Amino acid sequence: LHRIPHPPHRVPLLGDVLGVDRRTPVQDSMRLARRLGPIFRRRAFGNEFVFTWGARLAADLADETRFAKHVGLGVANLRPLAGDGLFTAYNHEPNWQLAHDVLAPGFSREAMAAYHPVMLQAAARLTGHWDRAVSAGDTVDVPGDMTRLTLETIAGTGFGHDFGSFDRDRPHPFVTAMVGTLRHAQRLNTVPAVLAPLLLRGASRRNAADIGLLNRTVDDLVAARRTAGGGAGDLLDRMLETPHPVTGEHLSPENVRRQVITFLVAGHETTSGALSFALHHLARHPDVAARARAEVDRVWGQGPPGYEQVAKLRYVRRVLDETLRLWPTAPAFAREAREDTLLAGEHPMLRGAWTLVLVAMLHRDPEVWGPDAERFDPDRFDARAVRARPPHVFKPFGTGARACIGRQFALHEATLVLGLLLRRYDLHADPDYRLRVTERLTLMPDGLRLRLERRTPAS
Ligand code: MNH
Repeated sequence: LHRIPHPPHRVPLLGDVLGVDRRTPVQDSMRLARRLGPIFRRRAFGNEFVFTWGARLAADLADETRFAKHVGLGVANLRPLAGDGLFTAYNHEPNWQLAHDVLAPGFSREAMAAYHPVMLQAAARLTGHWDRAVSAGDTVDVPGDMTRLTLETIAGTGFGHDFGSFDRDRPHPFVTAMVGTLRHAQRLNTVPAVLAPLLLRGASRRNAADIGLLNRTVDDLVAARRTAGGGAGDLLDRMLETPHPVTGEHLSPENVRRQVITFLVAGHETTSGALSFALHHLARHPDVAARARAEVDRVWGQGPPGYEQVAKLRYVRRVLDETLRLWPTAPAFAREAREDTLLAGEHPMLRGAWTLVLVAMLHRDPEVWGPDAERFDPDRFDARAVRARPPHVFKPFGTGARACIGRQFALHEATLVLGLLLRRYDLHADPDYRLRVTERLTLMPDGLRLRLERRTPAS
């Protein structure tokens, strides 16, 4: 450990707290990474965290025979909310494999094709809302509306539920409570565990109230489904009815509650951020937007796109990949050693030792992405460029057995929505806006508003 660099000025007891803003731990770590190199340490209150972002190191951490997901920091702090739900389950908890096997078919091609019309309905509510803003001469609240859209999409496709997000001026209480719990989980990393009950007393009370609201929302939703009988074979049906394909076991009611919360949160927050950053980049790069729009017009023409037409938007997909490269909305994940091992042949790790992979910096490693790594350029994801890169250097959805189960869902939804928006509107950035990124475990552009113009009223 002593060979791994750390910031020069350490405060006794507190550790590396100088120049640190508790609201932006990821962006602070990115700054440190640039100074300290591909692997570095940060100490906070007696705990030492090792951050890794060099491409060679991250590729070694992707070796599933020697490393596995580590449930720590922000993820562990979400356990009071999400328990042994898929995202927060420890590797050894039997409910992980059970729920994974029962729910994975909910993300198959056939399942996705069935979600497609529901995704179109949610998108139509967004464009209805934005058309009204255009008529009124108003700018639009991009992150707010992307959150409305993605919440309605996961609620509609997965749970047959309607939050009515577009009929409210303020975020749905579910969203406010969710953001509260995410921020709280992030804040818990910045105070010593023993002092947290004291320092965050008021915050903990509010957090308990937030968790209560989220639990009640979910319990009502599940009760409604039980009364109504089976749904359309959606995620909630799987959770409630589908036995494990081999053992025949069912998810317990308490575990169903954890999974519903997990999917409602994990299923919209990161996609909302990805869409918001993508729209920011498209508004700032009219050449890229024009090329993407031309592709949509050529491949889709007019009318609602079919399921198979979404994946044909190859360039729009590259815009999305490039967006997730620069601002991976899940900006880090943790890996632990399964046995004593040497990381990349040089850093000894004992069994159970872990490191945080700083994805946002892995995606900017100049050794892989070149000296212009900070520049937005979707052509980095054309097939030739991808083939020329080593594996395991692009990880917006994590890695291995615990990688994102909703990846195809998110990519389908986001590509569909970007296609629909590009076809319908010209995007105009506010020239005075400077990208500010707000952190609540996930990343989101803050205060992003765009001015829109309707292109072809017929589409
Ligand atoms: Mn998602 C795990 C990123 C969309 C449901 N997701 C992960 C992980 C990353 C991630 C990274 C792994 C975290 C870790 O190793 O600790 N997820 C994303 C991003 C998007 C996203 C960047 C959108 C863009 N995720 C979605 C959607 C859903 C979803 C949409 C559901 C519909 N994600 C999950 C679940 C897990 C997960 C569930 C946990 C999987 C597991 O551990 O088995």
